[in-house]
Amino acid sequence: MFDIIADKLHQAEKIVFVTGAGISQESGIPTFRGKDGLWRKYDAMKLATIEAFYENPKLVWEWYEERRSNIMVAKPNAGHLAIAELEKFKSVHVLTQNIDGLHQRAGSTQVYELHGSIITVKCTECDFKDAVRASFPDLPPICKCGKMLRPDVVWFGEPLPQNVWHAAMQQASSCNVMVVVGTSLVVSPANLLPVYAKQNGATLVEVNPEETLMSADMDLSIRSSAAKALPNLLAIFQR
Ligand code: BJW
Ligand code: ZN
Repeated sequence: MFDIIADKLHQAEKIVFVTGAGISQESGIPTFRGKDGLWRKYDAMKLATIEAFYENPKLVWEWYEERRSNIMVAKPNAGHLAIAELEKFKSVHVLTQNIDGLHQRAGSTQVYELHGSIITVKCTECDFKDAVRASFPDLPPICKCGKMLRPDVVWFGEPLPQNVWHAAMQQASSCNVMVVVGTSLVVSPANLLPVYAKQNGATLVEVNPEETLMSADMDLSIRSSAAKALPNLLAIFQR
């Protein structure tokens, strides 16, 4: 299996990775769904919509501040590092649903953050956007314009950043191999990316210990964790 995928990577002109929460699980960042997933403890609709935010901004901010402090001490794992290393040999683009910045910290340079970033904040009213440098003394933090700041992430019912989404669709539609890592593929429109790749005749590979909604559409599947599978794949690719 690893040999076949390594061959496909060798032959490919463009490789695209689509990643989700599962790739950061071995960095100590919980996934959303599944047995230890965040949505088991919290109600998504109470935390990840603009309505929930306006209803209880302090609660939503506390949740994001807790997650941000966890993410800031987390380190990229062997899965993130293997993807970054592959860039030394091939054209590699990473389309990630994650907001944790770990692909960039691992060294990947072509990263498209489909659902935004926990490292930046934006104003609910004006165009202000900035990196978070320290924890906020009061929650919710307030913009210079007087309105509330919010995490720069994409909540349910919100459009993805259009420039990022268009670029991601273009990469998906023009790749030869797409490796889908650590995502349940239940959230749209990110779950369309493998469909675009397939339409272009790309080989679809899944790296996930569990089956997903689109497992049947994959050409090859590795039922293993990202931090185990991806370094193995890289080692075989480099042989
Ligand atoms: C491992 C592993 C290991 C574990 N190694 N693998 C009905 C009502 C309302 C909306 C909708 C609806 N039906 C459809 C919608 C649309 C909605 C949607 O898709 N909802 C579904 C839940 C049904 N989508 C949207 O609303 C999107 N926007 C949109 O459609 O806009 C349209 C629009 C256009 C124009 C104007 C206005 C609107 C936006 C979606 C935003 C998603 N946001 C979140 C929160 C981001 C911020 C934050 O982090 O707090 O994004 S939700 C959450 O899910 C997060 C993730 O990025 C996303 C995907 O989750 P992911 O990454 O797949 O994680 P899991 O936990 O699901 O899966 C982990 C996987 O890893 C599992 O398979 C494990 O097996 C595996 N794994 N360990 C490898 N070690
Ligand atoms: Zn403002």
